[in-house]
Amino acid sequence: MNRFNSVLLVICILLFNNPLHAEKGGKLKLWYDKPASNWNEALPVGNGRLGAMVYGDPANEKIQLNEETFWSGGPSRNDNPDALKSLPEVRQLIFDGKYHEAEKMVNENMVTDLHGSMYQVVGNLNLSFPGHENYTGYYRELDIEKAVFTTTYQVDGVTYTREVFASQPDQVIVVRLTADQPGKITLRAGMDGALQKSIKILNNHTIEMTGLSGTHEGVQGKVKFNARSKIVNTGGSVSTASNEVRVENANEVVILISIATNFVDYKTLTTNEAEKCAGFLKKAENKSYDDLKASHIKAYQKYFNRVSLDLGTSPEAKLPTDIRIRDFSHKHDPELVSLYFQFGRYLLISSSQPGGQPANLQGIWNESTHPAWDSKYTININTEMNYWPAEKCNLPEMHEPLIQMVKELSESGRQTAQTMYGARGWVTHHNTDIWRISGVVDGAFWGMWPMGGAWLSQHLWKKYLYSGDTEYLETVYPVLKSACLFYQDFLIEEPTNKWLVVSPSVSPENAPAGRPSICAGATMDNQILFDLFTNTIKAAELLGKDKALTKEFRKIKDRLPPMQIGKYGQLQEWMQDLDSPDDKHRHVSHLYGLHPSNQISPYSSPELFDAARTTLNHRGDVSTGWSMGWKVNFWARLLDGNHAMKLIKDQLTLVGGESNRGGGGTYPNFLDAHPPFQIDGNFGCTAGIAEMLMQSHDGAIHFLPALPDDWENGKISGLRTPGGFEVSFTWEDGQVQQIEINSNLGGNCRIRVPNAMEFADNNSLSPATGENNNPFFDTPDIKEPLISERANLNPVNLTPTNLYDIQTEKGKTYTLIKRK
Ligand code: FUC
Repeated sequence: MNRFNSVLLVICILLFNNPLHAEKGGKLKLWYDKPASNWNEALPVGNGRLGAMVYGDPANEKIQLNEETFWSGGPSRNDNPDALKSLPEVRQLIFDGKYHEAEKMVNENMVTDLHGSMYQVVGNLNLSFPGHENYTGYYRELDIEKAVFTTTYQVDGVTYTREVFASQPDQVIVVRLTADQPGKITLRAGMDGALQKSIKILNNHTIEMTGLSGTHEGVQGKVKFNARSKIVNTGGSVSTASNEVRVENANEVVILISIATNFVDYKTLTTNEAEKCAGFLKKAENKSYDDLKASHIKAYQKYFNRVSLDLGTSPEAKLPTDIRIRDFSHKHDPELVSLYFQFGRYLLISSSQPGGQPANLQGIWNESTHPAWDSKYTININTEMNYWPAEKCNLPEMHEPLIQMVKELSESGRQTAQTMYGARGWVTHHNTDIWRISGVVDGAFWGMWPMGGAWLSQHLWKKYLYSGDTEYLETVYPVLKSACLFYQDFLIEEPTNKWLVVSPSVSPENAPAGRPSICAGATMDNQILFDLFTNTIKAAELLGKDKALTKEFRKIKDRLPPMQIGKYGQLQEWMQDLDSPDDKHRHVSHLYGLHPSNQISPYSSPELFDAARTTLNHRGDVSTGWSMGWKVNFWARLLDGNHAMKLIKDQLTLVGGESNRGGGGTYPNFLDAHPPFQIDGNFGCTAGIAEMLMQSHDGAIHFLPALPDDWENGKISGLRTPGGFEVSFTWEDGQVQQIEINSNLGGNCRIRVPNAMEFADNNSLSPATGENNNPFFDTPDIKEPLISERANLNPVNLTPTNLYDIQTEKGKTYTLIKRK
């Protein structure tokens, strides 16, 4: 390179590559002034299939790698064939009040030694930069608007910059290293992994690592991975030695990371992982860095840009993200909440892409071979919670992997239904994994819950309500119907009231004082089945199917136990009045009817509404991360914005720093702390923030149902509702100023607004009359609750609202403004 070219290069690098010239932080950025010193400080990037945690350490960069199908074991099942003959006795023991004996029998005859496989780490790409131990001007960010990680720092007057992203269109993770002076990049690159089988250097400076997943509980590890990192230097020299690639004095280095496994689907492991891995790499290496980055950002923003949120600004926003989390409880920082909301959307786009696996307990980010709870799918709350933001926060495509998992569980769960219970249809219990196991996991106390599939099935129906797509409904109807068939065979009549109940079961992971958890007719089970039968009957009607069968389903639905209000005025968790006001258990399963379901309403069932509120007050606020995320949604549904805000503060409490007060919270990297890291808390709270601003489960689109005092002014765009409406709105002093509604399906759009509104073009709005005739907005025909004579109920004082009907046409947009 001649002198002129060198100077030109330096100018170009300075102009285009140096984010130090940009302002630190920004509305949609997580940023830090030091490298990550542990995993909970590292930052996640992902393309749904591949995940990486990036530390941003100047001298020793670590990029920890995951691939979503790398799980221990191989295709397997965990149905205990002895279950069937024990079933009648277990049921009798429960009805006789012999709970310990019943639990013992379940543990001996219904549980197996297989509790599911583990999601496992692939390994790391390690980059060492000699002489970079002493640096200045350190800056590290995750830009969630572009899904790009960047770090910069200076050593000996040279500014170094690293960028990392995980591309969905090109299926590789891309790392680029630059400096603002030519010839300054010298590094060694290597890979390692706890489950590594071989490592070598291929032609073209590519490190290849292979590995095999672990054997767990006697199930032999059969998932093979092939991971390659190709190092491409511009300028300087490159060499290889002891399984490392060494670059000296380059101007720029780009590293392409490709990983593939032999996984095809939950029954099949026949992909040639080496060919697949090489194929991704070959395609990506033909593209320039700029092209890779541009197509990555475009694919990501197609989803991300659909929703924007502004809750107000604050000077705090100038501080590093970990400091803002630390100070959140006592500083006004509404921008941290909007950042957290958008981070939840970032995480869902990055961990759950169409055609792939659903986000597990850690999404796709896991550094361990033995993660907490195996990082699998806990389907008695956690997996469902992961998907609460999907439809509402305009990421319906991200919901698809979950829908696919439910379809697969309906296949594997059919055998479980037959083998364990001699029933038709399909069933799963409280956990599953990539092999779609559907038997009892962990032991009777936690796992004897044959309701996981029934809860997951609600997602099939909800997706339809948002899209109105009957072709899609055709594809999931058999799954809904088959879920009902299971309970048609499995439900039994309880002796006292002759209700039809699920037995044996538990109210997830909780037990009445002094008793095992095992029971019959837990409130949550009844609520879930009420929804399952209601939705399946509706789906059958819409599709013109199974008239005689739905008649039977209706009879079953009518014989399910009603909700009951106990002696403390609480919603009963169990069929008998056994709750304790001192019970602080993290699961609040019986409030499933309040959220995510819509069986409890301040307008149509005030007693239940009050009972749910009493229950939640008894349970208290601070808990595990996901539990607090759920409580944000509960308080939003209870129309108490300030209490929901209190829960957001509890959730945004820094964990791992000096202010750790026990319980869950948020790590410096903004990931949820159960603790340990569990991603459901992020997703639950993201959904809860949306729920505070807009609800659509109770017969109308309700604007600002639970606005806290902290968010006086704001705006949000792009939220979705059932019936295919997309809404954007602004508010000032707690009053809605402007609403824009896009109608994708037409039909009546009923809205509930705290203040009076009118059409922007002066046509007056019609007050709502009668029932909302939009079929996607129906409210359930809930039975009257049974109320204990000892219960003292509190009044439900509702702030008056304005209810309007807008007859919309498909494809049109309607603008409303605050009435002058
Ligand atoms: C359930 C919860 C725990 C944890 C685990 C993954 O067992 O009760 O709190 O979230 O799932």
